Amino acid sequence: MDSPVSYEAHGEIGVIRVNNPPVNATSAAVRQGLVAAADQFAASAQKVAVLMADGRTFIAGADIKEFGKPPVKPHLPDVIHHIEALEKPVVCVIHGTALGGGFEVALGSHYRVAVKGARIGLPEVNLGLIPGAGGTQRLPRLIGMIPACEIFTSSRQVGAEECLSLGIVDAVIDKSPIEAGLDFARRVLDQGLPVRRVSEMSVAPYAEPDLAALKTKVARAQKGHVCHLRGIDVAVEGGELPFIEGMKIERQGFWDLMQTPQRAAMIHAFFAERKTASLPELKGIAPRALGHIGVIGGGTMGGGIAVSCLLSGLKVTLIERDAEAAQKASDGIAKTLTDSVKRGKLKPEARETLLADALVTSADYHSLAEADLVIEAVFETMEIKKDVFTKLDAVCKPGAVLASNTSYLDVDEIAAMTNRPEDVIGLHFFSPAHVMKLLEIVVAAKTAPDVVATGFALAKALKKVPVRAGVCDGFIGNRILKTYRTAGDHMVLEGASPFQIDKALVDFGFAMGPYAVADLAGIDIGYLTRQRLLPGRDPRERIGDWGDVLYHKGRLGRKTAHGHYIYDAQSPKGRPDPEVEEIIAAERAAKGITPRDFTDAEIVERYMAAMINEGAKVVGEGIALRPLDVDVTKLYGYGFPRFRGGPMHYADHIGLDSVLATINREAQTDDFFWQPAPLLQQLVAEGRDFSSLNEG
Ligand code: T1G
Repeated sequence: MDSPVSYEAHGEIGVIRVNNPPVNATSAAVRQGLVAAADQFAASAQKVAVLMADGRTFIAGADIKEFGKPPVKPHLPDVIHHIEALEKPVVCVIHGTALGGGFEVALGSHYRVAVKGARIGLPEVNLGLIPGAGGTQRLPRLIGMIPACEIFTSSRQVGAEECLSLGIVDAVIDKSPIEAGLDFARRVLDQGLPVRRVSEMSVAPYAEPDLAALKTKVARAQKGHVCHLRGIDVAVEGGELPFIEGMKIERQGFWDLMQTPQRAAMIHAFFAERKTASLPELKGIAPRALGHIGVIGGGTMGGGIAVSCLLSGLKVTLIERDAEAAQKASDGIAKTLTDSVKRGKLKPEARETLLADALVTSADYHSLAEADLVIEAVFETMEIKKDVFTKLDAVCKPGAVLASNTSYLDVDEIAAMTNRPEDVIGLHFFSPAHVMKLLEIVVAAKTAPDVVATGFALAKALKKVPVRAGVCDGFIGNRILKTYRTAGDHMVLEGASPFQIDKALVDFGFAMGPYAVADLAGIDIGYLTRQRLLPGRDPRERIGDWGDVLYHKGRLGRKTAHGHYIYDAQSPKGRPDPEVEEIIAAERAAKGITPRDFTDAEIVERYMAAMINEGAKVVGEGIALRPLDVDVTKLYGYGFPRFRGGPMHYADHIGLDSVLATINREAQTDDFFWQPAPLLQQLVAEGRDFSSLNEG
């Protein structure tokens, strides 16, 4: 088989070219090819070599698909050492994104050139790893310990100009990779520039307090992760030793992390989020046009959706009930765009153009006549949805996609309100809609395949992570949320403090616990949901009523500075309110419940068992296509800790049999709530796990 690495001569200049689509990952064949090409160059008459890649990007890292499998020689660190050891200069040309092992190849070269727009990065921490091919040893020697550690602990991508100012690259050239490479190679020849090995450089002195400050910042920002601080330790310890000894420290650190569950979880997340959009049902289905988006409702969700569309270059017509409300919505969008300018995400002049040319706000539904897709984001009652979709059915052009941002309601029932149910779909955004990456694409019974394809095309245009969901109350995310939230409420009724539950789950890795989330979302939201579900409630359901007490006391959470927590100048992030414990104690007494103590471990065990069990039901019923769709939903919409990979991946890690054992144990006291998912029972019986359902 042809090697993905070739060597060609251009007079005195040799060109080593990597061509391994889609991102030139350093697979075994690429590694072998690089060694062969380096040897060919060494033996040739060429005096300098250009190392470059074809396609849309330079090497974007080691081949992640090889991780966890038996390693194949040569290992990347040895390949890079081989290149660096050459006696003739090698100029590496970076275009697109030189990431991880790709950037490490560049660091092993003697000179580095970036073409305009190129970026470098060491994102291994996003995979639960650290750079494992010299990044932690060469980068500190090239640019200093602190900036190097900042780059590989932040996983940020560094632009070409900043690379030049940091001394990472020797030139930025606005030409094609081959031209830029040949240009710089000629400069090497003309100026007789020597081989320059980064490994022979030493780390410049740095201030210990700066390192301590960086460690503190990283520890706070990456709570629960093990790789970031390990990376800094490896760089510092190795930086004080001869390079070859430093590489041994890095190797040990890399292999230790390769064995961790965090690595497996984060690589699962990496591929899972890329799989949710690849659906067999969409093969060969072209999406409909998507230039002009209509949005109904200019509140928090409608405004956020409009901003997300505007920032992605789409034209937006937003409809509100009257001119005053339309103006208020326009002002809200303008304010959000101002924030984007402040955060450097948008240029001031671009903001002006968006507001002047791309956004229209109106109270007249007829201004939607030419819209390609309309997203309704009005109040969550069927009556209001009925009114909106009846109007949309009347004014929208044939072929327009009619979407609802409902987060619970029956999309089939909404579709049935129109004469074009095949054009109706659910597009469930998460607040704030211009920030949150998740988009639940809810496919109703009659939704046409090209309308589904249009939903996924919109997700791609908005740079969202899409997940296909079927129709049920709360779809994937909110349905599962209701279940594990109820499991939490049960533990509170039995004696656990809501504050202990929140702390146990934050220690587990969640950004926030369920009761702090309830305060953020609004106690009224929970109250209205309970009221909506009251008519169909089964008398065997155990419900906590303290939320209703808080609601009737006007304690709606952060927005009223009182919920489960008190929010004031003393504690802007909230402090537990002892009065809540009293309200709960009174409820227990009234229900004749003798409270008992809970360990944090039991809280996490029951909470996760409820989440996993409902996740298995959602997959079993086909609401979610695969367990990975549940994982991605929870990772991107509900703050599930990425280093645990999502609830279904976590279940595989702890063992489905132990999850089922927890459910069966709890069912002895409450067999109404704890009904094991048939899919979970089946997989345990067959000795399989959820990952076996993620294939294909
Ligand atoms: N290995 C294998 N496949 C990869 C890959 C990689 N490193 N990167 C991307 N792919 C696949 C991806 O699964 C998808 O496949 C296709 O390429 C396009 O990707 C020793 C140990 C480069 C910025 O972490 O961040 O080096 O779904 O959809 O949006 O120190 O991909 O089409 O079948 O994401 O344009 C470090 C990971 C590895 C970079 C392009 N490198 N990749 O984004 O396309 S660890 C990374 C990305 C390492 C060394 C260590 C992005 C991208 P499919 P895509 P994109």
